[in-house]
Amino acid sequence: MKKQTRLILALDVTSKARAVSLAEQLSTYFDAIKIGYPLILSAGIGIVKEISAYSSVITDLKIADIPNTNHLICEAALGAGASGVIAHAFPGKDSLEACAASTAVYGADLFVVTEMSHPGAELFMAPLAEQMAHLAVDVGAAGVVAPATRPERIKKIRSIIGNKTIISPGVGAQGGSASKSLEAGADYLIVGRSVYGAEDPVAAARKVLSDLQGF
Ligand code: OMP
Repeated sequence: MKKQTRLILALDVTSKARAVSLAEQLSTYFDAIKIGYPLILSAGIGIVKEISAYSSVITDLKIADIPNTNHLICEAALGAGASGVIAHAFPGKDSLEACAASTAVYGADLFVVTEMSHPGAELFMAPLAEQMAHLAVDVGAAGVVAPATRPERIKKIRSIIGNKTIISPGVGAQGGSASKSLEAGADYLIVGRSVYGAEDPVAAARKVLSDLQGF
């Protein structure tokens, strides 16, 4: 994934036509576009290839199954043209290793979720997030997903994963601060609703970018 704007667009729309139009208008402002269940279930897996015409695509299927099923999910996403996948750590090392093996074959990036950005993540995920970050390192993941809503947690996770990549959701609609997340150690910010849900998505993307000047 290139590192120019340090922004990843979360394209969580459910209309294929709108998704393609937004990708076309917005791709210059983002280093990658992340698509997940809302769009893939609505438009079909072929949408990965269509969006790839404008940008690198990370498929956010939050893969969380036994190793064989994880392998099959990775094959489907990577075979469709994704350059990265997001997987959960909690199913354990063998499950994550299956994702790491698949991404290695395709030269793609594996991102492992540590602690999610919403309040509910404090119940089960936060207490285990540091172990999940260690597991991401152990399996050779490209990076982790860590919460922009809790910059102090980004800092902690950075201290565990060294120079691996941190992609960080929660800026904007979830209340996280772009500058605080970058200061804490995030490499990329994932931004969704505050851009694609804006009346003028291009203006909203430019605004997020201008807020990042100096980083
Ligand atoms: P907005 O809240 O609309 O900016 O979108 C955030 C995006 O990041 C959505 O696609 C979420 O599914 C995703 N996300 C989180 O919000 N929190 C997490 O902890 C992890 C993710 C993710 O893995 O991308």
